[in-house]
Amino acid sequence: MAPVIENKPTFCRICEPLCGMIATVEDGRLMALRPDKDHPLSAGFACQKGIAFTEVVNDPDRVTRPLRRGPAGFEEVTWDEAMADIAGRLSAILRRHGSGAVGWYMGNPGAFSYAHTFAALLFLKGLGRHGHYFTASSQDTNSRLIASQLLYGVPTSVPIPDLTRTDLLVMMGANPVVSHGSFLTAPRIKDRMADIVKRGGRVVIVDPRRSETAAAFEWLGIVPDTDSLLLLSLLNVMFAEGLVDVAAIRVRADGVDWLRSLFGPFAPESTAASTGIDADSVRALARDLVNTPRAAVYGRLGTCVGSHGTLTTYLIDAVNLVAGNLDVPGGSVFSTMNTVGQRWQNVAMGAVMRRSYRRKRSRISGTPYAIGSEPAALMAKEITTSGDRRIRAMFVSAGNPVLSVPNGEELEAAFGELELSVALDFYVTETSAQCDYILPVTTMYERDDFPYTFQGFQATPFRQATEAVLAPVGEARGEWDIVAELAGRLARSVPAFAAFAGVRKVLGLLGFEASPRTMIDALVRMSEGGDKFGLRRGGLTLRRLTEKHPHGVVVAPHIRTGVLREAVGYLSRRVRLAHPGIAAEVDKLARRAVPDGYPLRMIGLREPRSENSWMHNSPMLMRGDRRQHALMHVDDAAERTITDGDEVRITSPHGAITVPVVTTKDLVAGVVAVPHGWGHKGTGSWRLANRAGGANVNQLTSSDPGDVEALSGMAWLTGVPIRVERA
Ligand SMILES: Nc1nc2c(c(=O)[nH]1)N[C@H]1C(S)=C(S)[C@@H](COP(=O)(O)OP(=O)(O)OC[C@H]3O[C@@H](n4cnc5c(=O)[nH]c(N)nc54)[C@H](O)[C@@H]3O)O[C@H]1N2
Ligand SMILES: Nc1nc2c(c(=O)[nH]1)N[C@H]1C(S)=C(S)[C@@H](COP(=O)(O)OP(=O)(O)OC[C@H]3O[C@@H](n4cnc5c(=O)[nH]c(N)nc54)[C@H](O)[C@@H]3O)O[C@H]1N2
Ligand code: SF4
Ligand SMILES: [Mo]
Repeated sequence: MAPVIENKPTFCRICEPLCGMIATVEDGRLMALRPDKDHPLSAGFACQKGIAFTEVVNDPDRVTRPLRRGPAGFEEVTWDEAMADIAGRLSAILRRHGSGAVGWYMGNPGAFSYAHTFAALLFLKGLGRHGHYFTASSQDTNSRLIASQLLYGVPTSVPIPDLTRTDLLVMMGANPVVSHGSFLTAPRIKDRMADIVKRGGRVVIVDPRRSETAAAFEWLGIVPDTDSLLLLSLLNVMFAEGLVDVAAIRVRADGVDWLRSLFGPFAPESTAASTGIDADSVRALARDLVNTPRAAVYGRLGTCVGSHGTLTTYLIDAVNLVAGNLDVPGGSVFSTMNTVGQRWQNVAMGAVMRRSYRRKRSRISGTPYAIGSEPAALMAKEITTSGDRRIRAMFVSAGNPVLSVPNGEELEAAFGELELSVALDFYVTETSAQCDYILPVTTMYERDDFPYTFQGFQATPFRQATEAVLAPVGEARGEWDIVAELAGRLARSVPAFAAFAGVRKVLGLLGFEASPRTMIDALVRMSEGGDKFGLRRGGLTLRRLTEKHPHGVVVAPHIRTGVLREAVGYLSRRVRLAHPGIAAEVDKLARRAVPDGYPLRMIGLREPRSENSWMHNSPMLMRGDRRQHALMHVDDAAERTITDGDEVRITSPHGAITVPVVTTKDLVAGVVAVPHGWGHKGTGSWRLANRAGGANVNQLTSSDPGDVEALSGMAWLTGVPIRVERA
């Protein structure tokens, strides 16, 4: 019989542009992925990782049956055996210690699946009030979210640059030519940035490294972890030179005078020595930001993971506000789904989040919970520190924290103390290898999806949904199904799960399905372009989206502006500038000291053919015997008689690693860049990744409670003091 070959439009969910893809499926097996020419925004673009994903789906090293760790390593078990044992052990732990004994870490790919996000949250919160929730966000975005919560009263109101209309884009700490954009969903982002230059505008990249993006546009080199000083002096110049329309700011924001007292002492002449940016450049940039009618400052990973990430992010928004660039066309704008009742959702959600922020604190560091989650940098100590709420059972889904959070060795050892540990993953990773069970999950092409998390960051308002393009490989299951079954088995010991089962049953009898899919459908229907449950004929539903618009649909040509009052969750409807926590961070800037003996600063580096830690097993991406290496300035290398290709020992106050080095002039002197996500040392099952090995850069970063950022619990990942010597 002739094989059945189908070409199905869908989209990639490895990183944030969500590029359109055509999946070729032959007799139920994924044969190839190619870029979708008919996607309105990605229009035939996909990167190497997206294409290589076929090798992940079909990876011979993939876990496709439940694994249990026995004395002689992992052995396959049935789902029923695994679930029965996990439920039994978990209910015993709950009985003895309560919900405070349970932790869940959800890693980055979780954010790309609406069902997974719902599953992790509902499960943990369903167990009781005291569970520990961790995500990759404390190594990524929590500082951004908390800055929004302080300024706008709600963490999810995150402004993004109006990419398609701006004439001056200042990007700090982002390298979208490699990362493809973050907190900014813009397929073909490099082309969209080139358009700015084509229409006579400018793109300025503030970065310690002349990154791939800086090389394509204008580079302004900065000393790592000093962005807040640069931003304070931009504000200083704007006010000192009388460039600011103070009355206009007062209409939109409370606390303008408070803000003035904050940046008063930071004239650009006083910050130049620290930032490495001379006063004239700062003054010129301040004037350009005010005088260009369509200008925006945007910051991302590099500004979020410094030692003052919340302050830096707060100041980026303050600069946009003061320069008159917030919520105006071509400025820094709020991209929303324009859902019915959005304003009141923001008020309600803001109140809940701010309450939890005020009341809940990390047991170890005392830092407030950020959007209901705790610092992952302290996960190991939450497991090993005795007392009330000590973690005894840990779930890890879509994460590899042994490589991604500070001090992986400490975390790896801590896993040995757990009474129960369960990974939901399709690989034996450095982390899942430490678990009692590995439950095999579907990859993105084996599940339906709607990229709920990224709707608020769309540079062009756009919707796309997909059905699964192939059936689960082996015995893989979706995260929601796994959690729903576990909740069912726990219904007798967990009242919330019993209640949930009851509600589902009643709704089922009435013909409603209580599932994440129903909720996402409702969201699509109530948002821009939606059918408003029949009020708008022909409008979008989740089903209409997949059936009528398989390549996705642009719902508006541009992001709406003039929506600040809707975006703000405070009842005042005005931006709130005065926060004692922000002032305390500014005070700390002056008191920052570096321990003796660590003259250099370590920063991160993302590579086009890596995705954090988990795509190093794809032959296509590992072509040419790829290895990890650090980048070092030629002068710093010469001073230490280090030459290209040498193995170097990098030491921080927290640990040491050995890596080969490449020397370059494309760095601010004194800076060393080291990619994360390497350090595959054979505990995982991925053969190719293990052969490539590398070093875990997070042995250099700190899991000391004192080094967790005070306002958002962020890990400190950039500007880390180091010294380097030839190994
Ligand atoms: N190819 C590839 N793409 C990815 C990923 C990947 O691993 N590989 N990961 C994805 C993920 S999870 C994310 S969150 C996004 C992140 O995407 P981006 O936000 O674009 O982050 P990075 O690519 O890490 O670029 C951060 C830049 O900040 C600079 N930097 C470091 N420290 C400082 C500092 O103190 N100040 C300033 N101004 N700059 C600094 C670095 O030199 C670097 O060029 O990328 C996503 N896309
Ligand atoms: N030093 C340093 N550390 C960093 C960073 C840095 O720049 N420098 N970046 C930080 C950032 S921005 C991030 S986002 C984190 C990432 O940190 P993590 O999210 O902890 O780690 P990843 O390497 O992304 O691992 C993702 C895991 O999810 C699995 N997976 C993939 N798809 C799915 C799925 O659909 N379902 C399930 N259940 N599993 C899946 C993969 O097999 C892999 O094991 O790292 C952070 N750590
Ligand atoms: S840039 Fe690459 S990895 Fe990211 S969504 Fe597009 S194809 Fe996927
Ligand atoms: Mo990330």
